[in-house]
Formats: sequence, structure tokens, C-alpha cells
Amino acid sequence: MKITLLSTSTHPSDQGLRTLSACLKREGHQVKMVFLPLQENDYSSTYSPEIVEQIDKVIEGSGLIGIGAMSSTSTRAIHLIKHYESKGIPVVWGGPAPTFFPEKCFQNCNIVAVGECEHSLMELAKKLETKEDISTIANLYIRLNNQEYKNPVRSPVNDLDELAHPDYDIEEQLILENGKLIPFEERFLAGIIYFQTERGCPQACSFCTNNILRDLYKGKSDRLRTHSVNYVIEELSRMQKKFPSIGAFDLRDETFTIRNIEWIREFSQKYIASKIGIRLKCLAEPASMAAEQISEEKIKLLVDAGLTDIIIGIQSGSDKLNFEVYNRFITKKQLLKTAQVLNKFKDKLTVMYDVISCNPYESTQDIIDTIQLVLELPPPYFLSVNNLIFFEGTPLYKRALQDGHIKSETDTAEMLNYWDRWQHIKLKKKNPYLNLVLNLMRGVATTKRIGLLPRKTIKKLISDSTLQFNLKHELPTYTVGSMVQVLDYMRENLAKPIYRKASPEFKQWYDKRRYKSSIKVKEHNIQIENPNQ
Ligand code: B12
Ligand code: SF4
Repeated sequence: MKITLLSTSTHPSDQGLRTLSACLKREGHQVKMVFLPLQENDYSSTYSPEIVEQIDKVIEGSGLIGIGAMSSTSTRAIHLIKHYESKGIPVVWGGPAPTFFPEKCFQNCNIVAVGECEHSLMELAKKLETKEDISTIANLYIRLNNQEYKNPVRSPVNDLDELAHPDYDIEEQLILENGKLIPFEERFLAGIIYFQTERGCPQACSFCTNNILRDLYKGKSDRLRTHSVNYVIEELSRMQKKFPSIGAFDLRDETFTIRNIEWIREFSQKYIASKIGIRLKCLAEPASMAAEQISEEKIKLLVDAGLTDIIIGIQSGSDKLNFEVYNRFITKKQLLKTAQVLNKFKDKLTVMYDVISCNPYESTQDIIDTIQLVLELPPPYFLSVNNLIFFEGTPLYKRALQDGHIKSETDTAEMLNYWDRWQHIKLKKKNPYLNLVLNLMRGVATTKRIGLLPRKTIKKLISDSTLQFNLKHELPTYTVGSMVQVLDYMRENLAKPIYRKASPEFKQWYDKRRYKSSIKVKEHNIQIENPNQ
């Protein structure tokens, strides 16, 4: 059967949809993938009639349309769903939005796919082809002949290696550029491939949507599932051979370092032996690195393999806030130990620390604790200050709703991005002065400065006298804050659109440099020959 899969994401990586496509192809279906990115800073926009007309032509003869969307791209997804349902073509809507909010999505689509859906989609395609009853397919909410069926989710795939490798047959795929559907070209990957080697996360941070998945799969799977090293090497090697412009693999697993040391040992050896030679990036959560010896060995093995960037979630310098509000069980002492371990690799590894700001549950002292922890982290590093968004369905969202911090949808900050600094501060209203100081520390940290602020100035800004003055007089905070808002506006509306149009070579160059400190850091060269060069 001909199936068309439409991706509404702004980045055409979409491992989920690509894996679904590959699994359907393995079953003998003819799949057409179409990537439909629109501008990132306007999630309310939908596709023009001219664009829809072009999609109509591609869809001709399809027995099923699959649409993937995150919450942010739901408006544009719904626009397409309504259009194709009105033509009588079965449309199934899957991805993060229907997984987290099935009831809401079911109001706008007659077939909604919840959770991991390789098997459900294959079953749906087969049953539609053979005209069998589709009302009992697990993971699907289905509206059929005015009846509604809300089927439970099946256990998620235990052995991830069973799955076909994501479909990167780009020569058969289409993408939207400047209002035109054109053949997908390598340049759209922007020199980077996102790849998850694992599914799931054993932690349950209160602000994270991962909690919704844990509830969804309760009793069915609470295990972290990891691809074998061989599968991962095969995938990365395939990508390196196919796409010469790829300069980095971003291994976006929730927390890469949580896996056992044996996996990392085998991966490091095999990645080096494979001569793939492309730099790696990953995310880690410090609780998974608390055992000093193990974490040092893990980091060394990964750096030897070519890890050049790591993102570490700290979130707060206040143990109390981490424990009682964020449900994260790591102490400041352990965080500093982890930072010392990472710092041993400073010549080869760029570390980015994530903290959360603008949380109405924070006291003045909690923010000071965070600023003080940041001052204690050994430089060089990059500090990423992310403003809190109450994501619907998370434990922190429910608590904030109960405690009156969320009175309307606007209070969740879901329509802002993490880096709209002054807009978040104005919205949350609490501790504007200290939240502004923390937000101005976003950026490269050296021995002399953190972000825009010299270290000496930061200490002065949190000293008792300056603090008391600024808590009493808000004018200086609001003046600087308004200036920051202008800068943020320019970043989103001028700098980012220009960056998006830049060549993959420029993006790679920039990606390598933007987190580097002004301290002279030796360029990390992976000592492996690239067989393609
Ligand atoms: C890699 C990644 C990115 C990359 C690449 C995105 C891309 N288009 O590929 C980048 C860095 C660009 C990115 C950006 C953003 N991301 Co992101 N990202 C991820 C991450 C870490 C992995 C995605 C992935 O490949 N997963 C692996 C695959 C196998 O799983 P999957 O995508 O869920 O697919 C399965 C099911 O969902 C389902 N499915 C998926 N599509 C479809 C379609 C059909 C038809 C069907 C039937 C089923 C189906 O079946 C798939 C296979 O089992 C996820 C977290 C996560 N663990 O998934 C967050 C995540 C998807 N991102 C998220 C967010 C919020 C964002 C941003 C909005 C962040 C920001 N503020 O800028 C942006 C917006 C991007 C956009 N609008 O396009 C949220 C989405 C939450 C939500 N409610 O929608 C997630 C879930 C993280 C989180 N827990 O908060 N992201
Ligand atoms: S470690 Fe990361 S992915 Fe896991 S629950 Fe916490 S924030 Fe979410």
C-alpha cells in the first residue's frame, strides 16, 4: 500500500518517523516521507493553500497518511488532518503530542497513536490493506462509525535492535523550502544527525514530561532499553558513508552516562576501530555519574572515542530545591565532584551546564545558592540558563496549578522559549533582580567572567548591600531587563533566521566554536583516519 508520512517538525531529523517509515518499508509498503518545516518562532502558522496543493499531489493514491507532531507543531498538524480527513483518506496522528495528550488530540483526529508505534502502525497499514477491523489495535484511539475505541498501549519494543534502521533514503523524500516542495538534500541535515541509542529514562524529575511516559508504561516496562553497540556503530557508519557533510552525531539519549561501563567500553573500542572519525555529543545527568571512579572511566572512554561536547543538567544549586521541588536526588557536593572529573578533560571536552531559573518556588536564598554553585564550577564551561516552563501533565505543573501559580494557560510559559529571558521574569514576577543576574550569566565561563558578567561583578551583585538595594528599588532591574528583551528579540528574529539560511559548513564551524571559552583550548582532533577522505 502507498503510505505518506508527513513530518511537521522544524528540524528534519525525526528519528521516530524515519524508523516508522523503515519498518513499513520492510513490510513491503511503499512509503513517501515529506518534511514540512515552518519557521520556529511562530508555532501558530499553518500551511498556505499553495503548499497544501503541492502536498495533495504527493498524497495521491495513498491508502494511509501518517502525521507526526510535537505539541508545538500541533496547530499545523491539525490543519492537515482536517484537510485530508475531509477527503476521506485515513489519517493517523502520532508523536509526542498525541502520546502526552491523547484526549486533546482525539478531538481533532479520528485515529490517534499513543506512545511508541512501530508495531501499531504496521498493524494498521496491514489491516487497512486487507480491509480487516482496525478498532482493536493497541496504542490507537479510533473513531469508527460514530463509535470511539481507546485501546491500551502494548509493551514497548524490548529489543530495540529488532527495529529497522531509520529511513535516510533522502533521494525518495521531499522537503518544504521557501513554500516549494523539493527533493530532500543532504544540506537540510545541517551537518548533524540526532540519534537516540536508548529509549526511556529511569529518573522522574518533576518538570519533565518523562513522568507521563512512566505512567503510560507502568507495569509494562520501566526498563531503560538500549540498542546493542553493533547496531549503533552500524547506524553511525552508514550515516558517515552516506553523508560526507556530517560533522557531528548528537546522541540525544536522556542521560547517556547511565548505561553500564561495559557498553561504553565496547562502544569506545568499536567506534575507534570503525574509523568513523566523526565527533560525538551527548547529554548526562549527574546522578548517573556520582560514582567518581566509574564516571571518570566512562568520560575517558567517550572522550577517546571522540566525545567533544557534553551537557550536564544541574538545575539548582540548592539541595532543598532539587530534592523537594525538582525530585532530583543529587547534592551540591556530588555535583562539584562530577564537575572536577569533567574538568580533567578540559582540553578535549566542552562542558555545558544547564540550570533552571524563574521558578516561583525558589526563595532568594535558593537563587543565591545556584549562583554560588556556578561560581564554584571549575572553568572553562558554558552556562545554559533555561527559564522554567510548566509543561502540562508534569508533576510540577499539577503542583503549580494547585498552589495557584498557574491561573491561566499563559502562566505556564509554554508559549515562550527557554531563552526569552525578560519575558519569563516579567511573567513569573518573583525575584526579578536575582533571576536577571542569573540570566545574564548565560554564556561562556572563564576564570574571569561568566556570560556577560565579570566574576567580581557577580560577587558584588549578590553581596548583601547590593541585594538589599535592588530588592527595594526595582527601576534598575526593569531598565536592564527591557534592554535584555530587545537583545532577545533580535536574537530570535534577526540572528536565528540568518543562521538558519547559512551553509552546513558555517553551522559546523559555529557549532564547534560557540561554547568554547576564550581560554586557549586545544582543538580536539580525533586521531583516526577518515576512510572517506
Ligand atoms: C532529538 C530531539 C530534538 C532535536 C531534533 C528534533 C527532530 N525533529 O528530530 C532538536 C534539538 C532539533 C529538538 C528540538 C525541539 N524539541 Co525535542 N526532542 C528530541 C528528543 C530528545 C528525541 C526525539 C527522538 O528522536 N526520539 C526517538 C524516537 C524513536 O521517538 P519519538 O520521536 O517519540 O517517536 C516514536 C513515537 O512518538 C511515535 N511517533 C512519532 N511520530 C509519529 C508519527 C506517526 C504517524 C505515528 C503513528 C507515530 C509516531 O512512534 C515513534 C517510534 O516509536 C525528544 C525526547 C525523546 N526522548 O523523544 C525531545 C522532544 C521531542 N523535544 C521536545 C521539545 C519541546 C522540543 C523543542 C520545542 C524545544 C525548544 N523549546 O526549542 C524544539 C522544537 C522542535 C520542533 N518543533 O521541531 C519535547 C516535546 C514535548 C511535546 N509535548 O511535544 C520532547 C519530547 C522532549 C521533552 N521531554 O520535553 N528536539
Ligand atoms: S533526567 Fe532528564 S529526561 Fe530524565 S526525567 Fe530528568 S529531566 Fe527528564
